Amino acid sequence: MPVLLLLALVGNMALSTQVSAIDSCGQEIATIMQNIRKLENKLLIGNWQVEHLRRHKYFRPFQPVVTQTKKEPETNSGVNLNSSGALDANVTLMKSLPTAGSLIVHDKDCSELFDRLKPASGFYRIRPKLHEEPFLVYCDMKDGGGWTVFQRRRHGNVDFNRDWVDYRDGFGDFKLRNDEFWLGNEHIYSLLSEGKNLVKIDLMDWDGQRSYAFYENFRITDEADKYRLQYGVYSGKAGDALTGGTGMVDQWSACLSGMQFSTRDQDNDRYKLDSCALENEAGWWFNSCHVANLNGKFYRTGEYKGQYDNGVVWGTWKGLWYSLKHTTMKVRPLLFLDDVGSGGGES
Ligand SMILES: [Ca+2]
Repeated sequence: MPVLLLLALVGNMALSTQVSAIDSCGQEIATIMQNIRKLENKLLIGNWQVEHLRRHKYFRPFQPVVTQTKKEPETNSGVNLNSSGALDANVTLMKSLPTAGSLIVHDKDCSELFDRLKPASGFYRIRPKLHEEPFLVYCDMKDGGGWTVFQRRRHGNVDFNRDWVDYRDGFGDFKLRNDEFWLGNEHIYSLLSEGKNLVKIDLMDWDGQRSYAFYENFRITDEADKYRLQYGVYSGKAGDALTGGTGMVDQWSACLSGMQFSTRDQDNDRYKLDSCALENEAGWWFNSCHVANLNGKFYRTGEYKGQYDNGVVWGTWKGLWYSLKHTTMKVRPLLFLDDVGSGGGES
C-alpha cells in the first residue's frame, strides 16, 4: 500500500535524523523526534483500522429478536456474534460484561481486535484457530493494548486448587473487570501455539507496589505431553522466578522450563517423595517444586507461615513466604506495534 510505504520511508528518515540530532543538538530534539515517531505509529494503526473496517463493512449489525426481554444498554453493547451471525447462547447469560463495541468478526486474539477496532478493555470472544470454536477472554487494551489475559488473581474468591479437567478446560468468572480465572490449558495451548509471542506477568503486593516480568516465546505443549512449559528470554523487574532465580541449586530444583503441568489429581512433577500440586494446593508447572507459583493458595495478607511455601508466589521479587495480591498473565505477538509502550500494567 503506497501510504504504508510512505510511512515506512518517513519512519526511516526520522530514525536517521534522530541519530544525527542527538549528536548535534542534544537530547531535546531526540525527544521531539521520538514523539513524531509515536505519532507516525498511531497513524499507521489508524490506517490498519480503516483497512479492517473496509474489509468488514458488509457484515450486518446484530438485531436482537427474542432474547431482548430486559432493557440493559451495557449488555447490548457487549453482545457477541458467532461467525454465522447467531447469538452465542452462553453470552446471553453474561449480563454484566463490561465490554465496548460489538464483536462481529472473531479475531484470533486481542491484538488483532486492538488493531481492528481499538476497543476498551473487557471480555471478547476470540478464535485463535479457525477449526476450533471461539471462546471468551479478557482483553487488556491498556498497557500498550492488545493483551490476551490467561490468568488473573485479585481477591481470592475463586478456588485455584482444582483437578486436571478444570485446569484443562478453564475455570473462574468471565464477567466483571476484577474477576479471577484460569483460561484453561487447552485454550492457552491454542493461543500460544502460533507465531512468536511475548508474555507479560503483572504483579502487585499488598502495599500496592507493582512489578512485572516478560518472557519471549512462551509455549505449552498439548495435553498428550501434559502441557509442558517452554519459554525464551526473560526481561523485567520482578526477576526470573520461572527459572528459579540466579542460584544454581534453586534452578536445579525449581526451574520450570521443560516441566509438565500438575494438578492435585495428576502428579507430573520431578519431586519423587510427594506431589507439589498437593502441597501447594494449585495446578501449575512444578519441578520439585518452585520459586514461582501464581496459582497458589490465596492468603489475605502478604507474609504467611505454614508447612509449605504454597502462597501466590514470585520468589525473586518478594520471597517464597510472601503471597501476592494481584497477578495477571497475558500475551500478545512479539512484534506488536503498540502506541505507548509497556508500562506498569493494568492490575
Ligand atoms: Ca511428585
